[in-house]
Amino acid sequence: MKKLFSTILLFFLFHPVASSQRLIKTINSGWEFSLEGQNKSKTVNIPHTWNAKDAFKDDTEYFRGKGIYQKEISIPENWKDRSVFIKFEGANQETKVYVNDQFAGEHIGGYTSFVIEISNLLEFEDKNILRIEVDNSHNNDIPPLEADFNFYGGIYRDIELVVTGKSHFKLTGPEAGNLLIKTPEVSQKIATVSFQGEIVNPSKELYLQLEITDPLGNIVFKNTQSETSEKFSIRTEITNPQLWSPDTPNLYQLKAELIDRNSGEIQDSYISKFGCRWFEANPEKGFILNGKPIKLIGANRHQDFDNMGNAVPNSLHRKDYQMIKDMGSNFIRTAHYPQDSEVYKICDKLGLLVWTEIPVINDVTDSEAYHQNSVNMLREQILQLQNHPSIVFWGYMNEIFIRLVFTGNMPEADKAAKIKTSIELARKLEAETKKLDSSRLSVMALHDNNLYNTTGIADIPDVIGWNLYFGWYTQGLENLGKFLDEQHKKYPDRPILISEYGPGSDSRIQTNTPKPWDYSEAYQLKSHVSYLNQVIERDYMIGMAAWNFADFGSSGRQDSRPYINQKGLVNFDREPKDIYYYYKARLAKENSVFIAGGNFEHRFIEEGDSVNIKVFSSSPEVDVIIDDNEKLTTKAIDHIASFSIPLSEGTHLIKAISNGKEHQRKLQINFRDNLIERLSAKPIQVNIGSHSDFIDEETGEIWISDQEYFKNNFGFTGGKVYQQSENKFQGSASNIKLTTKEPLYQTMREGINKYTFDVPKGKYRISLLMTEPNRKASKQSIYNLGSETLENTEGSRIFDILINGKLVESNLNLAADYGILTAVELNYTVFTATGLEINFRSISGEPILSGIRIEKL
Ligand code: GCB
Repeated sequence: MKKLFSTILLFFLFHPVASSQRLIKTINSGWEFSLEGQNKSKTVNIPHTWNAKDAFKDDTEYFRGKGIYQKEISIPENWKDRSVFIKFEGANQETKVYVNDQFAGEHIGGYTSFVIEISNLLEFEDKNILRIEVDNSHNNDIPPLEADFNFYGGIYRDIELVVTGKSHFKLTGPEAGNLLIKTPEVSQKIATVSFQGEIVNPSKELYLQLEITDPLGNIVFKNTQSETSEKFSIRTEITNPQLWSPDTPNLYQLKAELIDRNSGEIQDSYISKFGCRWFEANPEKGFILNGKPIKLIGANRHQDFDNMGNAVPNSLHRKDYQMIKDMGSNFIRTAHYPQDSEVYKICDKLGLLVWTEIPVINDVTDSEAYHQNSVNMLREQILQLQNHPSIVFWGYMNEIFIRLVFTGNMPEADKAAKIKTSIELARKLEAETKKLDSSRLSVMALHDNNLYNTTGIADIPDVIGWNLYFGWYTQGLENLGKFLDEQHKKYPDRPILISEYGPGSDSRIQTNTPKPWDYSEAYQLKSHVSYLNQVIERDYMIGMAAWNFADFGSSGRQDSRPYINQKGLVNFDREPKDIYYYYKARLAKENSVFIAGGNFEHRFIEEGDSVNIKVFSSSPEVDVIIDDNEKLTTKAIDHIASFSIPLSEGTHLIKAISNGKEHQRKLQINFRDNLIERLSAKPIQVNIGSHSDFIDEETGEIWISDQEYFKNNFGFTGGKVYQQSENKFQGSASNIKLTTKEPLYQTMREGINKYTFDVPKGKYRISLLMTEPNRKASKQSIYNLGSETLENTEGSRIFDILINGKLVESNLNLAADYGILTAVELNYTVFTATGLEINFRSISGEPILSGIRIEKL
């Protein structure tokens, strides 16, 4: 190791004592909290958001306004000689800090850290009142303006007191206390390390001591600089550096101390990890890390969690990234904003390459303030996170033309102005990125539209990420490869990756015949397999990031779970969906085998049909043993071994074995033909208008896929599967009020004539489930795709219902009687000598039915 210092070296003339080292302590607990305009206050702990619940409620807008936090803290007498700061890891989105009623400082932006000095406002040896006002109101000058996620308000990340000596490393400013470690040149043989920072109150009485330790904790560099001045910049070299990569996440550590030469007291100290690696994005060969190609495969990740909103503890951040690593990823995009500082630490440690970005999303305001706030966010992101070797991409825009494209009647002049201001901002952000850090790649994410190419905005960053939803928002999974090849051919110098892809899914929806927009886990699997294949076979593709690691909150969403974007590989509470295990089998180094269908253990088949079983396996061959008896072997294609097995009615134990790993599941097989016979033991529930089974997780009821009537059985006559719009295969993508069985109500048969059950003589209870699906689309949602010209049909759908010829409902008008998109359940008790025939007789419009249950009494 070579030292490049011209300064005098002091070899431990003084032995520093630890008495006044930097003190960092959280002040998370016990805040009095109230919302502006509401008289109630309550005690809360930070991390905290006031939107954890209300962003998920029917008929209420989540509260976007001001929250006020107040707390008393005692400040000891001996802090008089020290400097005191408050550090916020993140508060959304405008924050003002007051100490003893005096203004201390403010910050704009919800996703980066900031530090405010409060030394001069404190009463020592006394109580002090901290008041923090946080406002998450919409503000046209602050990104994000709009997006498909919740802008939860509050102090949702840790808040700390930091106490240093009067001389200290700079804590305020966009770096929020970070001192910059760069590795401008790295090779197998040598890594140059530079370290820069600022000292507040430098003095001749101080010296600066540095120490770098290698991944094993050996000191590889130690140096003492005899004097301090305001700015310092130090360079050294590490020979034969232990490189950082996903497989070898080697981390070095730098420790810097400011020491008083007379007393030996440490006035301030700073510690940070860093790593040595080099990389490039090559438009032909893809991503190259430390000289070797590596396909980036992983996911995007939002920071919120079921019931908590964005106020999640570090342990949950850590758990997420461990799960992401365990599924075999090497890549993560912290969409759509910088996440908790803990996140980048864990990515360094686990070996995950990171794309981090600022929340300039969907739209740009053509104002000086908006531009400036965006630039500030970008500066804060880069200066605060620069030491993390995991970060390789700095992102600064997501689908910036989508609002413009989807606003139907925007005048051409306004469109041109939007494009102009967006391009200007992109240029500023690009220039600022390169000014602050030329060692990483700049990137932006685009939606599927040629405007990004024709306007030239896509030529601004180093790398382009495409958010591509073929087989979902755009038709045809197989069109992905064609699209990519065309882009590559047209823009051969542009490195590209897929920054988002994937359909929504709901573990309550199971089928063997998946279709786009059915929200089944099977369709999610089909889509991800296809994407993986099409990207992996193209060497020029840098990589891909699934949308999204986990389901997340989005108040504008109306999928099959209200207000939740369901494209996660795992549920909102992080319970894995099948697809998570698929990625694990396909990507992780560790061997694994998994029988798909965690929620598909009850199968309802025609007698004589085989049961489809899919096994995800890391190894090419899979054995399945049925009831510890019969063994079948099959080769896995794309890491899926598919079996089609004739099974008798009843319970069967299925064991899948591959390369020494085993997974088992009990399958309960029911023949549909026998359901009527078994009615006295078990009701029949049918998911009308759907090819999928709906598993009600609350009651355990399974609403089986619908069927056409045939003799001595049951089923519908007449009508068609309801479709909200052309490119959705079935159902209504709308929240249904007063139920938790949304998918059951969302799919339906329209124009149905009758539903028949060939039951024997007896007393039965019939339940009919229905909803009026048509609504006036108040605002066209860009996420629910296209051509929704929906009407409020109050009065236009009226029908009678007859059971075995007897009128049980006359002039039923769901819209008028119950309201649109509201769950309606009508129950009837009937005697029959033989058979049940439920007739739907139109008065006007087409009768509609979502579900039916028959119970023998
Ligand atoms: C996108 C957006 C992302 C959305 C996603 C979706 O392209 O970038 O914020 O959540 O699509 O699910 O529609």
